[in-house]
Amino acid sequence: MAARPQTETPVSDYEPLTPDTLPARLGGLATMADAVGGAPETWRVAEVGDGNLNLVFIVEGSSGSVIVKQALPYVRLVGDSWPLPLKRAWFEYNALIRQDAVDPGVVPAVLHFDRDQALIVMERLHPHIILRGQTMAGRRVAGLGQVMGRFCARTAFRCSDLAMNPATKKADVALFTGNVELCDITENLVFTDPYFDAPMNRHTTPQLDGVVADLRADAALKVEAQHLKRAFTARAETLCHGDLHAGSIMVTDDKVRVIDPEFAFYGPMGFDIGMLVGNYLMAHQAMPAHISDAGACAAYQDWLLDVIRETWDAFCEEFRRLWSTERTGILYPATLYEDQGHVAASDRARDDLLAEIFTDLLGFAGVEMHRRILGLAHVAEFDSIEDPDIRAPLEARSLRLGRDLVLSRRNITTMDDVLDMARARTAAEGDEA
Ligand code: SR1
Ligand code: MG
Repeated sequence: MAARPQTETPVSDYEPLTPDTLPARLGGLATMADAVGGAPETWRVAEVGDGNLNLVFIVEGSSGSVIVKQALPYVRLVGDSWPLPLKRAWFEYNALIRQDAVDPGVVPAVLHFDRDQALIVMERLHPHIILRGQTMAGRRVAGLGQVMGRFCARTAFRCSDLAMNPATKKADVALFTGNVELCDITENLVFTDPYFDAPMNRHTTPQLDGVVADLRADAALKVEAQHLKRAFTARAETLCHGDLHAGSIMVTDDKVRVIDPEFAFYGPMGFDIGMLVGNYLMAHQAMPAHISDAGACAAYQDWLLDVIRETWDAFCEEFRRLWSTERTGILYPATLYEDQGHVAASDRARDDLLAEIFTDLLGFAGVEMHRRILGLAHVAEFDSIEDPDIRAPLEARSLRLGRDLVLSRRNITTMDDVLDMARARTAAEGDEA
């Protein structure tokens, strides 16, 4: 693993908030006072951060509530032995603003940003809960696939050279290129660490040892994982959320919002939707441990696969619409195609691009499935299964499915084929850990 980047020089007046200090420190902000209401001394403040990195406070007053998110100068999951720069709040703020511009209403509204304190005051999404909590409880979300497919398509298209002014896009690439340390986390934790015995790795042992040894001995898999890493580092196509998993989506039974883009970077168009699909596939494989009734479990697994299909369908539909109506950038200009009467060539270029995004999506989904079972940061769908003899076979299916996606991605042409592969893994008997 590369040497850890050092944290920036600490800003002298940076100080982490606590529930006790927050009212006095933020009470003078007009935006807070307006949104929360009442005297700051009467605000109810709770620290609710359950992610890997930051402090997150809910602040409630007489007329409303807000979220205050503040970066810590280290990785919360690990502790102060792993410094992490405060500037990630700057990238999150910039990403939130851009995401809101290209897909209004999906990300929380930013009410206030303080760069020195690395904090963002934002709209509280209420009564939304984290999507992972919803799916682990076996509850559906109406419109999930449509909202997420459109969000991924709108951010992919509108933040790229297909739509943007090239000078603005290059300035954005330069800005987000500064998110070095969070990209470093992904570069190591997603693309490299799972494929060797890296110090921070952990997996269900001894049950998974054999499958893990097989994966790490798979030279072709390691080559493909590094091809994907090269795409991540080199292909600054569009503004990616950078960490789009079930913990970065908040839902009610029929509303969907996206949070937490602090890993934002310019990367491949298939990255976000690929990570998302990988997380849905893991939820699908883990579900037998969370829904004991076999029929109900199968029905819910079918719903998860429907969400994957709907997400990709919505992505393609929106991408095609934007191609026809908003192709104002320097790539594939209408002057070369439609204006010359070459509409079919334009359609072909668009479909070639969608096919490339699909291939990338499958690869990113596969490596995400590996790192969430073998690396440092796992998913609750598996980690909450207490009995390792129940957990390991489900994890093993996901590992194998992830390997199949990475290795076969250039030969898989439809999402239905992927869903069939997921169903086949679920049904596989005797192919366990
Ligand atoms: C050290 S941070 C580990 C993981 O948590 C974040 O949510 C990202 O997924 C990152 O890879
Ligand atoms: Mg996060």
